[in-house]
Amino acid sequence: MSVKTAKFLLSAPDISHCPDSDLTEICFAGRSNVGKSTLINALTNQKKLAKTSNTPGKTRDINFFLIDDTWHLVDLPGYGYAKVSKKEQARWQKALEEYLLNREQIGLICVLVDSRHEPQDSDLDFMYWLAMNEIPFMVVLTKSDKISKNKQQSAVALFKRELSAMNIEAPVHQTSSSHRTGLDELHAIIESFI
Ligand SMILES: Nc1nc2c(ncn2[C@@H]2O[C@H](COP(=O)(O)OP(=O)(O)O)[C@@H](O)[C@H]2O)c(=O)[nH]1
Ligand SMILES: [Mg+2]
Repeated sequence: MSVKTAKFLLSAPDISHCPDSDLTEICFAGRSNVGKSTLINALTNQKKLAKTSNTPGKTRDINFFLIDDTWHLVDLPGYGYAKVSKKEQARWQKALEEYLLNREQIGLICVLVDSRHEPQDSDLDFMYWLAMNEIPFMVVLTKSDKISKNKQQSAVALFKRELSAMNIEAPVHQTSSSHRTGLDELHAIIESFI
């Protein structure tokens, strides 16, 4: 079953501005340009729900969307390549950590990584930090249409190995927004966390 309805709710600069609601929040995080906005649009069957943009690292707010009147999809700002000052980056980092550590509504963090690239330290560090803080997450590999079936399988295996080396268990799932592959399965995994 796919998403039926999706609508933008609000943008929050920090945890104090998050919605006053008990709905489970499923968050999407990842480095700039990983395909986060495109995946959110594909998953929700919308063209412009999340803005795809060519200026990476611009959105610094936590964006909330109401999905099927039953859960909140949360678009977290992309990390890496942020074209903002160190001071602004520090302020934002703090706001994100505060949200992730204290927001009880969080059900799952989908950490997006580009299937074409080797696991990056910034992604693995973030996953380790989530695991240490007992925040549930899964790895969502993006843009699988850009690599062969063989490489897709080895990308999944590589992430599973990296995680088990850190003693972490988390789902690793392959998607392509362009080819709409893996989206129903992703939705099913998300629903199991709601
Ligand atoms: N081939 C392919 N390209 C994609 C896919 N998802 C996103 N892209 C492209 O990757 C670039 C960054 O996408 P965007 O969603 O804006 O990334 P964000 O910065 O993580 O939100 C854009 O040029 C997209 O068209 C995909 O599944 N397959
Ligand atoms: Mg984006």
